[in-house]
Amino acid sequence: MRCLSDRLFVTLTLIAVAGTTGLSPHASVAQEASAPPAVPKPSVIPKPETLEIDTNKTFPITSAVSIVVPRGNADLARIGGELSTLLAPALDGRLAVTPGGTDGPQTIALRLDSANDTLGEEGYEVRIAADRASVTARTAAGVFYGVQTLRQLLPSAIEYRALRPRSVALPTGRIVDRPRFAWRGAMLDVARHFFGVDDVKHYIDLITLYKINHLHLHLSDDQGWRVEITSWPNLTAHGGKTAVGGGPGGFYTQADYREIVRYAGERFVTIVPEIDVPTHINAALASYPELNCDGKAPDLYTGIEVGFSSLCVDKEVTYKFLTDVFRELAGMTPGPYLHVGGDEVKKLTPDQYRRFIERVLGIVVAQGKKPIGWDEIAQATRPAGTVVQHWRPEFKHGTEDMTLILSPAHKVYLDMKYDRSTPIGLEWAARIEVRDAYDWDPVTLSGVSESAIVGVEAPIWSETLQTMDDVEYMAFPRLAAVAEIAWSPAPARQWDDFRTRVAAHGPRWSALGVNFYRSAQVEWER
Ligand code: NGO
Repeated sequence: MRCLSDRLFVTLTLIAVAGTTGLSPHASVAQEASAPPAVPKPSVIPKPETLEIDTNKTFPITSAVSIVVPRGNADLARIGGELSTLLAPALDGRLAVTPGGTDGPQTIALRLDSANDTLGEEGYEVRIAADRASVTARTAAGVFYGVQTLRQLLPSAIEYRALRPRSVALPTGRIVDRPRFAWRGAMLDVARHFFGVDDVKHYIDLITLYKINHLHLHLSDDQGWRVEITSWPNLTAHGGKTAVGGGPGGFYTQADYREIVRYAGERFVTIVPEIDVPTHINAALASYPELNCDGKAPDLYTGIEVGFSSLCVDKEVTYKFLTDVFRELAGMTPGPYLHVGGDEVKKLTPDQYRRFIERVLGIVVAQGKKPIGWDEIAQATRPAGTVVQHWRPEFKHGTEDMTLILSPAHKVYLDMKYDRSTPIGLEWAARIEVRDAYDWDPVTLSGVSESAIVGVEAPIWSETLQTMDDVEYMAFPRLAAVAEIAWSPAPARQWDDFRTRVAAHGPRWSALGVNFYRSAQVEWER
């Protein structure tokens, strides 16, 4: 039902937009009924640091425009190519991407300025005049983010892949922007229900529209082991076979995992793999009897209880297992981090837990990687560079120095229901409406200084989510809210303003086929 009404909504929106090109009498009637502005008012999310836009003066994008990139820069050529692909349906053909071309009239220039010392590693400047546009940044990542901003300045119907040609224009103006936090994260639990390579790529496409730059994959849990480890093949051969509710499960071969890493890398997303130990480990215990203290493998598990399984911390084979797993994972992960989990341990004494975590953190460091763990690992002594991921609403960091990622469950767990009527999701931490996900600040909530916070990450746990439709419904609009918390300067953020801007993203999500929650807190644009 939801799908059908989405399609109807997209169709109506497109008829209205197509009316501007005078495609058919039918279309012009629709246009007269509600004439859209030549360019929409800007509704960029995350909100840029500074934005001066004049929607009355525009730069019409026609097939005469070319995209100019520096010669010999593969990243910028690719980003230019993606912009050309985005515009192709509207222009009935691709804009030329010209390496080494000069920027002048009728160009969109993507440029690097390595000497720029105001934009930082990921900032960018967009300038749009009546006959040309440019995106300038110190790094290719910055150019990529500038292009995401350009994309959001274009009409949302641009996202609809099958549309016939119509007029497209950018508003003129200048945007200078850079992120508040270096870590803008999303997490996907592929263990409770498995999501294949194409699903993960699709999620990467959606999160990068909002300038998110880390994707944490929860690769193992009681219900499934989802990444091939060649030295312990039964982890996936047996431990990957099922999922919550007894479905077929699945896993990534090493080639699949590398493909995800490659795809993410091209979009400036760092993959952060998590192997959750010592608990949340039944799938591994079921695959290898020797990992159990009694030497007996339990059955595979398809329920949703937590905390009942544990590696045998007194057996040396446990540490051989962990070394092999983290070594193979480090070998396929170019990003600097490996996540060790460490949450919800009920079967070990505090002392056993601390000693175990200290050993695991050491194993990760020995692979040349920085460890991350859920906030329980704060009980252990941690090597320099370890990051603690705050998730429990009641977690207190104490007085100790600590580097934090903020994922407070009562604000950013996207598997929490929106309200009582949400048909999927959990509610142990809170019900989280869009405003709840938006209206909080990392420094105030954690009580630590800004410099101790690496960033913010929104996890999606998949106990009750089986399809990408489910994931999209829980992620949008809340992921856009979290992305803005992680990117935009705190004083610039106001709920009433966000509420208006996010309303314009409804038609964009519809055009992209995204199944989003039509929160009553937002007056959605049609
Ligand atoms: C908790 C738990 C996960 C659950 C999730 C559900 C953490 C870090 N451990 O978060 O196993 O899936 O809640 O919301």
